[in-house]
Amino acid sequence: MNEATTIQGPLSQELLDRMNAYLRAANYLSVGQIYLKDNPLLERPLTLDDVKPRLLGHWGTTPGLNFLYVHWNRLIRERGLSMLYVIGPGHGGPGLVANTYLEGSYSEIYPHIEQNKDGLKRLFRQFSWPYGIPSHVAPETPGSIHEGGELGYSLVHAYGAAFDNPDLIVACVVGDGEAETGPLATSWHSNKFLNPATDGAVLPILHLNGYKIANPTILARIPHAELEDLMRGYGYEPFTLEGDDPAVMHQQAAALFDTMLDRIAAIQKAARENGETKRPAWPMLIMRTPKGWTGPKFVDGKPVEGTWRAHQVPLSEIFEKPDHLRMLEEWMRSYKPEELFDEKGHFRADLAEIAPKGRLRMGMNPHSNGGLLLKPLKVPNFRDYAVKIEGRGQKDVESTRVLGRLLHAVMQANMAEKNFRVFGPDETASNRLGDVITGTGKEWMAETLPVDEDLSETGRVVEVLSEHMCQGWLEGYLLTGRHGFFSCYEAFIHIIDSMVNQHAKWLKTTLEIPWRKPIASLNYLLSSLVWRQDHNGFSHQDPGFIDHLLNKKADVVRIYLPPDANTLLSVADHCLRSRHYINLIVAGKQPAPQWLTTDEAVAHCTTGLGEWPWASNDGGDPEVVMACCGDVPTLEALAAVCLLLKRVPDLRIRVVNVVDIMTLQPTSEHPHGLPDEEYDQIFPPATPVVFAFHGYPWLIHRLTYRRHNHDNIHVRGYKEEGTTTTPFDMCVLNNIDRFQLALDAIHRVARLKPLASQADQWYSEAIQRHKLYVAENGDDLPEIKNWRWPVERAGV
Ligand SMILES: Cc1ncc(C[n+]2csc(CCOP(=O)(O)OP(=O)(O)O)c2C)c(N)n1
Ligand SMILES: [Mg+2]
Repeated sequence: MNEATTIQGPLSQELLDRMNAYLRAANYLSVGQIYLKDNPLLERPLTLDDVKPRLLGHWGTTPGLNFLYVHWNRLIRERGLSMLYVIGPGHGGPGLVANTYLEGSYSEIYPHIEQNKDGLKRLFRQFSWPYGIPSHVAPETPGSIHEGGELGYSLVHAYGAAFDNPDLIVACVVGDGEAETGPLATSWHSNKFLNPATDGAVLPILHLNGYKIANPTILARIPHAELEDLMRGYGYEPFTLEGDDPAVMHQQAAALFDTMLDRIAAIQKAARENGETKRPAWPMLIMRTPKGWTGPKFVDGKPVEGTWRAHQVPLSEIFEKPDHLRMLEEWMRSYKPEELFDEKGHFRADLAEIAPKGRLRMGMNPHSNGGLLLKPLKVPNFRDYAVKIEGRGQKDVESTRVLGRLLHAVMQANMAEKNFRVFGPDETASNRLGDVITGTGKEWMAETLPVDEDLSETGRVVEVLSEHMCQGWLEGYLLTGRHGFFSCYEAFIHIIDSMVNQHAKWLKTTLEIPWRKPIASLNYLLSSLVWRQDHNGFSHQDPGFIDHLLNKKADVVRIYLPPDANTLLSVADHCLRSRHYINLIVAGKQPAPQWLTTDEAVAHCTTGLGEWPWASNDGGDPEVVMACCGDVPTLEALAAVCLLLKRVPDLRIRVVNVVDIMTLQPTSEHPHGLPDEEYDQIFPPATPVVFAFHGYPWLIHRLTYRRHNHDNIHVRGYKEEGTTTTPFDMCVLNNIDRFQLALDAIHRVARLKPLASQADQWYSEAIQRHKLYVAENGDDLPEIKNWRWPVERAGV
């Protein structure tokens, strides 16, 4: 340790000693949380009674995180920085809890965790304890926007947080194991989208502790020069900190961090004051330190510190092996708690001094509790963008193009605030949202060529062919108090299934944490839908994201399938204003008939489902309900109504359209669920329902199985039949076509039984005619392709 005095650097010996003591305190509290339920200051020899019965936590990554925390503290104080600390290996939870405790944030947020012996005891006990706190950097952890339980998203979250936050520095630890994940591997490229003039900075730290749970990491086992080249190849300027004696490394680290922060300051100054527009090589750190640093070196004759064995709980057989208890005590005493805390358990004042004050503490940085900073999004009146309905179904419009105009208006209205971005995996224009790009451009800091269009260093539409990055950036952006929108092809949104799981967990948990303020909703538009993959075929057909989201807590998930442009506008307006949800909007981009006026659309979206009186003739007493959800199913259901009335002119048909599928569930399952009495009025219990659904048909059964008339519901939807074929043939392949729906109705209305066999015949002929025509002509029959809702019933 005395070696430290011989190393020159920015730290005075006195500050270095205090920083090292601070680090010892953080490490001590981290170990204490993992192991102890009593005797927090080791005032008496440790006994088994002091030790938790279940030892749950991760030591390995924690000391490295703690080392960095004390250094960020110094830099924040000296430079007045606003800093977020994003932890990739979120299993290092004890370290973040320890540090936010030492800086005082923890006790301010959780007053029962006092700054004294009792508080320490509670701090230790609550960790990984039933109904206590989770072992990860959880939503409960002050200063966190990132859980890290599922590895891979730290860097992309960090960049999302830094966008449009020019004064923020986001230090981001990437686990060397985490770095092997797909999302993380692509995240390095985020630096091509970060503008030093208008965005904050991200300081990536590759935590090269060499190991994962049970294996070495790739990046630790390639030559160092190759690793540095890799980072250079990603466009960074790599710095390396390597060693295993913390006391020595403080000085080196401080010198390095000063240099790196000077680099960041210089990059920002050049961009902000001198108008430099070249993409800079941002600094990043490779930190090569032992896993389980300062922990037990050997256990039962096997090396632990500096190996994968340090990943979780290095001494796990405390109750079986007496020497493990002794080793634990030795380990904890090696941090010299008596020098760190006074006899009452107060952290020593001269050490506590190292931490910044107030909102500059990382546990208190307002950006980490984005709801605090959230300003309402300005959403211009969507009625100004509505489609004028002059005859229902008489004119085709690309619904998402209409939405693009509204999004453009939203973008422009919030230009001054710079708190709205649109993300997409190279599909914004393809999904017909191109208008949103006008006037802002697409963010791009890499090279441009004359052939490029709309690329801009200050673009607010962000496109990269990585759904992971779009999702992660948007999450980081939302979690730090801004608004956003993500449009994606329907089939490929599944790539981020797992990420949305984690975000949903975050939303659910934070609902129960009073100090966490609600954030803006995560809004998805899925387009390029299953039914219209004319040129892409089967690979592009999967409506299952709806099913996936439906598993999430009702409190945080909303799913909408607007059947036309005006309903899409109404839904989008609602979603953009909402808080703390995951909103899924599924809407087609192909030219399609338009059904509802703006007023009707608003009323329809407000109830979420309802009868379309203009399409019904049931006089309040239907013989069959033709239900539909999604734009193509709606078209087919309406065409089926016409076919039915042609064959049975006095058939009493009710058309019901569903925009918000959560309304189908009972109220007990979802807040949008329609009360049973109202549901029964729309779907009378004894009346057959033929339901044409956009997605997998069983989902509708799942939603309605507790409803009175469930036995009468007959659902048609996508049943995984697809290829490169005509739009109508896709419907035929999946039996959701108008002929099938009409036939289903005939088979289910009791009085039409006599017509059944004749109808079967009629159906076969129709389908045969269709098949032959398609095979011969490569297109749908004119009467199908050009079908229109009857003019005489199209009045508005
Ligand atoms: C996506 C994902 N896959 C697997 C795991 C299980 N897991 C938890 S920790 C870990 C090893 C992490 O290693 P590293 O990123 O190097 O972290 P550290 O060494 O700092 O603990 C693994 C595989 C996970 N949490 N997330
Ligand atoms: Mg590791």
